[in-house]
Order: sequence, then C-alpha cells, then structure tokens
Amino acid sequence: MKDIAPAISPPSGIGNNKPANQAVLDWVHEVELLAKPENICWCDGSERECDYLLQEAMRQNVLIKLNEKKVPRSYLHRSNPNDVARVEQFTFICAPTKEEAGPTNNWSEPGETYAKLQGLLKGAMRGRTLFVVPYIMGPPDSPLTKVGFEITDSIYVVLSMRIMTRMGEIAVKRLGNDPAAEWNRGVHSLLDIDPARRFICHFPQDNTIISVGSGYGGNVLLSKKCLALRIGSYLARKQGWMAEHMLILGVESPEGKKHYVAAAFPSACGKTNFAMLIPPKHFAGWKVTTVGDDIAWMQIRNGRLYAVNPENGYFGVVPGTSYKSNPNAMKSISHDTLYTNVALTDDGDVWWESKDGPPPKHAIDWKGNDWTPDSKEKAAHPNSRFATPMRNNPVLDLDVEKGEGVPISAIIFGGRRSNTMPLVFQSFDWEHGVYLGATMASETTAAATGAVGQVRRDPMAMLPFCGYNIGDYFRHWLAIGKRLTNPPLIFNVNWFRKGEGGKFLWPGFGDNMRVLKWIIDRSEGSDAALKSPIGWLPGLHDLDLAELEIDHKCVDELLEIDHEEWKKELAEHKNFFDSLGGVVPEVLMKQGEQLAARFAE
Ligand code: GTP
Ligand code: SPV
Ligand code: MN
Repeated sequence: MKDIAPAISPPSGIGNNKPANQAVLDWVHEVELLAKPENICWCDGSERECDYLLQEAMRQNVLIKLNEKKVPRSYLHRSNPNDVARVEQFTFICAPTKEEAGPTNNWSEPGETYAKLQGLLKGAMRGRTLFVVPYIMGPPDSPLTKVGFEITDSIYVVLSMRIMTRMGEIAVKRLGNDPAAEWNRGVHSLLDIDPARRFICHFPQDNTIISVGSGYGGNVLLSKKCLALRIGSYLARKQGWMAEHMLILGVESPEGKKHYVAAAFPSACGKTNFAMLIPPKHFAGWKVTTVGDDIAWMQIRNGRLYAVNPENGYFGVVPGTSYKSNPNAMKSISHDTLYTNVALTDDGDVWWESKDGPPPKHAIDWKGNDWTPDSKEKAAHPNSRFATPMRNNPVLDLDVEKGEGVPISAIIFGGRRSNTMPLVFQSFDWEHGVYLGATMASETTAAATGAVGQVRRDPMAMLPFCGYNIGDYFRHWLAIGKRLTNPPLIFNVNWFRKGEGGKFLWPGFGDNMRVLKWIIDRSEGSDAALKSPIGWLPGLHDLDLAELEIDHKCVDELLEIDHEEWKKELAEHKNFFDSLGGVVPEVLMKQGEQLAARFAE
C-alpha cells in the first residue's frame, strides 16, 4: 500500500472551492510556486467530494475498502513501517529565542528553519495534487473556535481531516473576506517518507505549522497536536484560556445531577477509554457521556472553568479495544471508520490484538505480510489507530456543540505507573494540584517513536505538546487558579499499579467508575477521605467496591503509600525541576519542600 500517490483529476464541480480571502489565495499561490504540484484541489467537505476522493484513494492503493457487511463504509490504510507514530525528537518549536521554547522543547531558529523547509519543499509536489483543506476547531458558536487551512499532498490526510475536524465550506464562510482575519497556516508534504527528512515545525508567532516527511497521525493531521495543542497552548496563554491534553466527560447520577470532569493522561494512557466508560451493573442509573477524548480548550466564565472539545472525531488507539474493555468504542468504530495499521482478515474485516473472540487463522498484518496466530510479529501495530466521527459514539454528550462549553467540577491527572502512585488521591488545593500535574510521570508508550515502558516526567501530559516555555506554562496554570472563584478540585489517578507477578492490581475500564464516583462525591463536599502526606486518600470504605471481585490485599496495595518509594519519587521531582534550569515558579519549588516536610512529620 502507498502513502505517496500521483495527481488526481477531479471532474467538474469537485475541487474548485476556491475561497475569496486574498490572504489564503496568496499563501496557497506561494506554496504552489515552491512545491510545483501538478494541480490544486480546493476542498469543500461535501459528500460528493468525499465519495470521489475515496474512489481515488482505493484506485491509487492508498486505502483498502473493508467488507461492507462487516464494517460498512470503512477503510484500511497502512502507513510506511518507518512512519507509525509521532516523532518527538524531530518536532520543533521555532519561537524567536530558545528561551521562549523552553527547556522541554526542541528549538530551531525561525529564519533558518523556514529556509531549510523551503529547500525541502522545493518541487516536492511535482506530479502530485496539492489539496487545500479548510477546517475549524471548536463548536461553531464558541468564542474559542479557530480557523485553519492545511495544505497537503496526501489524500489520506484529507480524508482523515474530514473525520477529525469540521472541514470544508463551514471554515471558508467563517473566515470571510477580511485578509487580516486570524487563521492557522499548515503546510504538509509527504516528501519521500524518509525519516532523515522528517520535521514537524511550529512557528507560534506566525500561527504557522510546516510538517514534512511523514504521513502519520499526530505528525500530519495538523489540526490536532500541532494547532489545538502546541500553537493552541501558546495562544491560550496569550489570550487567558487553556489548551490541554485532556478528555472531557459528563457523569450523571440516578437523581439527574450532572458533573463534568476533565482528565489529562499521557498518550495511550486511557483517555479515550475513560471518556466512554460504561458503569458496572452496581451503578445502575449512573450515566457517563463523552464531550471529548483527547483535547480540551477551557476558559473562565463567572469564576468557573468551562471546556469545549475542539475536535469532531476520535483518533484512537485500536489494540486493547474490545466489547469487554470498551463497548462504546467498538460500536463507534463498527462503521464509517478509517483504520490505520491494523490487520486485514481474509473476509475483509479488521483484526487486532485483544479484539473479542479467537484470532483469525490467517490475516495480512499491518505491514502487508501473511500472518497466523503462530507468527512472532504482532498483527496490528501497537500504535494502530482508528479515525471515527464523534457522531458514531453512542454516549456522545448532548452539549458537545455548546459554544460556552461545559462547567468542569474536577480535573484529574494520571499516568502509567507500576508502583508508587496510589489508585487515587486529591490535592489539598489548586496550587498543590498544579504541583501534582507538574510532577506527574508515566511509562512511555508506542504513541511516540522510541523506547516503550520508561518512566518519564510528563507535566500535565503536555510534555510533547506545550508550545512554549514550560515554566511559563506552570505560571499560567497558577494564574488561572487565582482567577477562579469556583475552581475544579484536582485529583491524581493511576489505573496501572502492578502487584506481584507484574499484574495490574486494578481491573480498570468500567470499574474506573468506582474512582470517578469518589471524585464526584468529593466535588459535592463529601468528607469521606483521609489526610496523608501526598493529599486526601479514600479510606478503605470510601470507595464503592460492591460486587467487585477484588482481593482486599489488592485494595490495600492500590492505596498504599510506600515511604521508601516516595523518598525516591520526591528526589525525582526535585531532579526534574532542577533539570529545567530555574524556570519553575517558586511556589511549586515550595510545594515540593512542603511535601517532603509532611513526610518527615
Ligand atoms: P492518545 O490517543 O494517545 O492520547 O491515548 P489515550 O489516552 O486516549 O489512551 P486510550 O484510552 O486509547 O488507551 C490506551 C491503551 O490503554 C489501550 O490499549 C487501552 O486498552 C489501555 N487502557 C485504557 N484504560 C485502561 C484501564 O483502565 N486499565 C488498563 N489496564 N488499561 C487501560
Ligand atoms: C497522542 O499521541 O497523544 C495521540 C495520537 O493522541 S497522535 O494524534 O498521533 O498524536
Ligand atoms: Mn493524545
């Protein structure tokens, strides 16, 4: 299968949705002169255009149509095996100075970087079509909503953007004719999918993104990590709002009382699953609904935080998804879904590790090779993904389009930690909560290239996504807290603590409702908690574990604070802050000292 495909020649009425805005026309013309495409396809996001592009993508072997009976209107794409995840080491924040990018980002000088990228883009689209994809991020009537245009030479990117964003005419109309209007410029070219010529570059001051050499996910769907998080976080700080790597869920009690919660977990650490959870039988009458599964844009209204999901679809991890773990995700991806890097069965269905039922006797793996259950290789890549419209989600929250957003009662941080971190605890206050976020860590996953399973600090799950100096980002969090008269409570969770034999102590998935319930109770003023050096912990009887088959020993272990482990943890917090070269706000340094002092008491 291919990423790079020759130019298409759309019939009349398709591909000529040229906007009137002169700034857009000038920019596209500039890229055209540089990249020398065969032709330009101005996208309008219509059904007719989509049908045509799907036909072309199949004809060009970019997509395989799946069995219409098994997965209606769904397709499989295989990316180049050298191009299966985000590339953090080749991701750059090109702020005017290194200091503005800060100690956690790769920086490169804007002038030199533009020149280098222009060199790479020279003639890069010869023989290809240049697609212009207009899109908006955010519900149409939100004041936070942003317009973006992505230029790309990948038909797969166009089809993915149509799922992931509100794409087409809606954005052209919203931008209007004012050449001074604000919009994001995104240029993407596959070049030749060579890892040596793969760069994801952000120019926050110019609201511009240039991505070359990749065809995969977060590297190329420029709306998502590049605009909604990296450029988004830069704009958010300037404009006084927040752009976060957070899911947003609604939780409604049997009495009809509803809360919204936002949770920041690092990549492939459970956001999509938590956002769609189905409460266990014991919680009859409780309902969880999804506002977003990956990104939250939040602003202050009447002293409270309100969140919108800027996206229109989910780009979720496939392996591990099953009717047992996440029935709502399974239903969402049972039709109208674009799969990347999963296995293809002989009857045109898709398969992946941990899907329900026995593995197929034979399949074609994600690399396009024969596969049987005896194969040593995985059938699906660990970072294989689905792109599916959020409308497919059976528990989509009714307020997902609400421009003002949903009010947030609690913020949850969490990572993958085999030890040290208890199942759940609550911060003493906002500043302490910011400390929890700033010091959080997680084992690395297949969502980015590089080693998997290594504990690294990932502040607020934003390490790869904060578009400016992390010290200023911490300061921004603290400043937001000062402006909130009714701030969300802040919690930390860990679904991934392991016991003897390396097995997860906590069943996770739907049973995470038990933890969520405690969080909601605390938000409503319940005093069911015990004070510990690290924060408020649920007492043994404060978590509703009814009808859960779990050893009491496991629950003890899940809630245990091991002083030896915490001694190491505290040292790592300090090392991490010190490694940031003096940018960490004094209040957070103090929080660390206070935490140590509480342990010494
Ligand atoms: P990104 O899209 O990369 O930002 O990831 P995400 O945070 O949305 O992660 P996702 O929900 O897709 O989960 C990633 C992996 O973690 C999947 O393989 C899940 O099956 C697994 N997972 C999710 N929730 C749980 C849980 O509660 N317990 C356990 N053990 N695994 C979980
Ligand atoms: C992540 O890595 O956090 C993702 C997937 O959500 S990607 O869009 O590829 O970045
Ligand atoms: Mn993510």
